[in-house]
This record gives sequence, C-alpha cells and structure tokens, in this order.
Amino acid sequence: SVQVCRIQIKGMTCTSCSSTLESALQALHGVLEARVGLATEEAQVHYNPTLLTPNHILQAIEDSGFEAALIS
Ligand code: 9UX
Repeated sequence: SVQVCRIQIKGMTCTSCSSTLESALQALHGVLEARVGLATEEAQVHYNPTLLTPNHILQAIEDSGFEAALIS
C-alpha cells in the first residue's frame, strides 16, 4: 500500500536546498515519490508504510540540516 504525508520544513533558503533535500528523500528505502516546495516550505511524500514511518522521514530531513514537523 501507499500512504502520503505532508511535512512543514524550515531552514531552506535556496533552490539547491530544496532539490538536494528532495533527492535525499527520494533515495530513502520505502519512499516512492517526494516533492519539496521551497516557497511553500512543505514536502509531500508518498511512501510504503511497511518500510518506513513519517518519523523516519522527519529524521532524514533533520539529518540534512532542516527543521521538520509533520502536518498530516
Ligand atoms: Mo546553498 Mo541552500 O549553500 O541553504 S544550498 S543556500
């Protein structure tokens, strides 16, 4: 199955920030698709819930140097 979560991200200041983070999220095992919006300060991630949880995604964002909070 596939689930979708939305995450608020603080600390991105340029398009390189958002595209690098988007690539990092897409590389996570269990992530099917990730979109990161610089202007919206949001990510939308499609993931397989049997392989990872939203908390794993939040941790990956924070490991990349940004602040993350789950929206939905
Ligand atoms: Mo460039 Mo965005 O160093 O933080 S990637 S500003």
